Amino acid sequence: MRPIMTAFEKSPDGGQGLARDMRVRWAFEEVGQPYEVRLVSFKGLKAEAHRERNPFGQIPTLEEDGLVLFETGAIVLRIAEQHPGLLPADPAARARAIMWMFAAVSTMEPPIIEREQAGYSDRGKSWYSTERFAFLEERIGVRLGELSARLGENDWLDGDFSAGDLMMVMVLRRADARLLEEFPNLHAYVERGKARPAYQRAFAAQWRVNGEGPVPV
Ligand code: GTB
Repeated sequence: MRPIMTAFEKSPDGGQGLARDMRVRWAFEEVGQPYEVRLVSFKGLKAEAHRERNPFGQIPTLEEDGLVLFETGAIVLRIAEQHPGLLPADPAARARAIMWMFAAVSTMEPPIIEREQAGYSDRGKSWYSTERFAFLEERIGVRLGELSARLGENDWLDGDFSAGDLMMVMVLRRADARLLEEFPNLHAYVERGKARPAYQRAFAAQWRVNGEGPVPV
């Protein structure tokens, strides 16, 4: 039986591939595992049937042979452990690839998401301030600078492309383009990820659900 993932019935991003189902789709495509998608409406996310899959009422989730997982880090790690292609065989290199997955979601992602949310949900509220917004951007800039210094001229974060790069590229895609462009090697890193055939298949699959017209090139 094919694994089943959940995704938005209609993503608010209109097919830009910014919702987190894209991480899972990309992982499946990298390892060549066919999958099925259960599309969930915003109302359906908060219904009991979906909360049994994810107590937080969010996408994506994974169901496979009775196993139910939520959290993209856990789902991508599961896919990477089941199939060759996303984690190195050498135990130390494997541990470092997993470390980069954590770095993506627990060090890089929080300030990026905080700034994004401050941009749309805090604006107009009494606590919104342009100073805080600038401060959040500064914090992202610090992290991007540190990551940029570590990546240097390398194609990927630690040797060959891994699940760590998959997660990091997707997290960096959520950063404001203006902030990312200050670091040309990170911008090129994201473009390298997006150029992978597996990424493009994943992007096209979510576009067929969320976008309109031909898949943008
Ligand atoms: N930590 C969890 C994970 O990594 O799996 C976070 C999952 C999560 O935030 N899911 C979001 C969700 O289900 C979708 S991706 N939100 C609905 C809810 O909480 O009620 C976040 C997202 C949504 C929309 C856009 N967009 O339109 O650009 C981008 C990202």
